[in-house]
Amino acid sequence: MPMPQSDKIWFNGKFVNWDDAKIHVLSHVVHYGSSVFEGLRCYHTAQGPACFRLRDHVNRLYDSTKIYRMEIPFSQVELEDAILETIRVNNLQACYIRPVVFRGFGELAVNPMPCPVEVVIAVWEWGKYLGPEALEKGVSVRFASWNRLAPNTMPSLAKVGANYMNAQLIKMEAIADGYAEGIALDTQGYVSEGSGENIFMVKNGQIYTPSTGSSILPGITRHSALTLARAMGYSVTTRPIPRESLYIADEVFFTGSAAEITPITAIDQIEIGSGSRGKITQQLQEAFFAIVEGRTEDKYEWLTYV
Ligand code: PPE
Repeated sequence: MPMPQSDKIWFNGKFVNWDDAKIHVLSHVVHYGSSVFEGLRCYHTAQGPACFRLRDHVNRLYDSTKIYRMEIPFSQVELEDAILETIRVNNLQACYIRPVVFRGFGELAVNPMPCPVEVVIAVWEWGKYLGPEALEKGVSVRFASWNRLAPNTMPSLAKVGANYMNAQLIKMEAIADGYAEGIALDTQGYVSEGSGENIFMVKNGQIYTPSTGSSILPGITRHSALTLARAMGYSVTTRPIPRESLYIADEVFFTGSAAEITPITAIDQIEIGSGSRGKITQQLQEAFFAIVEGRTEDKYEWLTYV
């Protein structure tokens, strides 16, 4: 199915038509995976469209470029404004936002420094990431045979295009076997994350999620879920999680900008808890959607109105 298109793409500071947003085939990024990116959602609210945690996503984009010695030729405020302007220009009430920074066309050799750093912002209407019923019914997943990135190889705190070659292996394997998603372990054998989501488990009323020591992307939705859970009075622990503790958990769920908060109801064909969406998962979903849809006080200042 072709993806939904919008009118304009922000390309190095100018708006171009969707079909004209093109790069040279010898751009560094095409050959060596040299891109960093973000993904966030803009939600429809009664007070108009609102971006969820815009500043935090743009901060993480800059962190990713710092790790890879890339200089973005725009300030953070300029990029935040550009994101809001891209939504306005395309006249969207709700959308997914994809800012991407990459090494463009210059010299073709591993050293990226001679290549220009280019910046693109695209927006489009994107439905539910793991299927239309996933938020309510949950998804069935498998453990991946691939590990997540070893810490001294590809830095997982950077959201980099090249990291998603590993994610693609995890995702394709899961889909080939009829699952919605795969969960990878880190190179120590502890639970890491999904191909595009962080993971949480609930056991005896307590919430656990892998720490940044388990080769995860430090998810902004993960941080939001941790914040909401603590405010509800739950104990939340970040620590190494053995694979088998997910099988015997009461609830397991994914978090991510695209996946939002998605229950996991089976892993490797083993039913998790009751085999349906868990109580705490549902409470967190309700608190999350009340904020992003502007139905309750935005007490953490997570929304930026377009
Ligand atoms: N881990 C990975 C590997 C990851 O890609 C994401 C986001 C997360 C965790 C959750 O991070 P956050 O969005 O800040 O809560 N994955 C993005 C890309 C999805 C895609 O298919 O592309 C996303 O959810 O936007």
